[in-house]
Amino acid sequence: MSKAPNNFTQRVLSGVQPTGGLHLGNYLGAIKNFVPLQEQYESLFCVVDLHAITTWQDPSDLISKKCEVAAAFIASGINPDKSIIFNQSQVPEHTQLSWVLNCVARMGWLNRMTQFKDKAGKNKENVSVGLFTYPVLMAADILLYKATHVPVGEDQKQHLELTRDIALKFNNDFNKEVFPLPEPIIMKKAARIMSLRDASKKMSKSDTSDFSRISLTDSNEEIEKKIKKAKTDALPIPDSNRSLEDMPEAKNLLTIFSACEEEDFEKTFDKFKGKNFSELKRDLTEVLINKIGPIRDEMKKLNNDKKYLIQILNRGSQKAQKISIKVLKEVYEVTGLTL
Ligand code: AQP
Repeated sequence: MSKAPNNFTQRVLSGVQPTGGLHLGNYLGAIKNFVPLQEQYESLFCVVDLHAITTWQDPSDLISKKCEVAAAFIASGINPDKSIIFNQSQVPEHTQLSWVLNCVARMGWLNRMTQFKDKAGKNKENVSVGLFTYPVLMAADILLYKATHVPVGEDQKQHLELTRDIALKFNNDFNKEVFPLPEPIIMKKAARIMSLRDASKKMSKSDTSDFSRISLTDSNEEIEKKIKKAKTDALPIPDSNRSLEDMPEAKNLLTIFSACEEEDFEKTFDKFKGKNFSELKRDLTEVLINKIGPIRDEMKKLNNDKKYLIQILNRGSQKAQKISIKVLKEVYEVTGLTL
């Protein structure tokens, strides 16, 4: 693998939480865009269960949810022989580095994190401390591998900025360039997919309505039913892009279409402008079935062999640990923690 400036290996790291029910947003906004990165970078893709437990997770479900994320990675085209697919909690160096970085990060920095504010909402006093320090664990995930690049969607940009601030302060405090300042890979083709029931909210695993999302495990019939029920206007799709700004539901369906077809939004819009929603919904259903169908079938096959998925995660975790042990040792040395 080639070297980044300052001799750091060009390395990518990203993670997905095993919070169950992966959906079209996770695929189009993240997983699909990881696939080409493995050709260019040494790549690590992590099932981040320690992040997942910042909100309540049923212990009896967690293994199968972790397997589901691994299955989604592989079914979407991430090659476990080329990339490291691993499980965060099986590499204890994540939590060890996280504590050290907790002592570097400043309260004021964390207080500014908008995702915490969104997720905690009015319930700020009652959410877990882990939810508050989540971005520091994320910084540890990245810096533990000296990752030089991190693919980020809009919602993760602020956390990556924080990671850079922590890395810079650590390097300055201990007077050694231990960590690279990771660069964002802005995934231009990554679409932000909104709820099918309310396009002001993102499509999410935790939405109580199953009709708000297309799950990666949905049957063709379920996809058809959900698109049919997706919220739209009585009016046809407008002729001008400007009018579309006032029609977030229409914009969302067109965005999904263009992301699945990997075509520019403008091209998709040209195809459907002035037409009735029924036409868009009919064509979108077909496109989604073609896109999601093969991934769903492959995920189903993989999910039937949990032993294989656990083996992939364990093997990947061992490979990841080979890198992480060395970095943590360096951190312990510069911070004076080594005996
Ligand atoms: N609606 C979305 N559109 C585009 N990208 C999305 N991602 C999530 N939702 C959308 C991206 O998927 C990756 C993995 O997400 P995650 O599971 O780690 O956490 P999340 O962002 O909190 O996802 P959810 O589905 O909304 O889960 P819950 O409901 O459990 O909080 C990330 O790169 C994310 O940007």
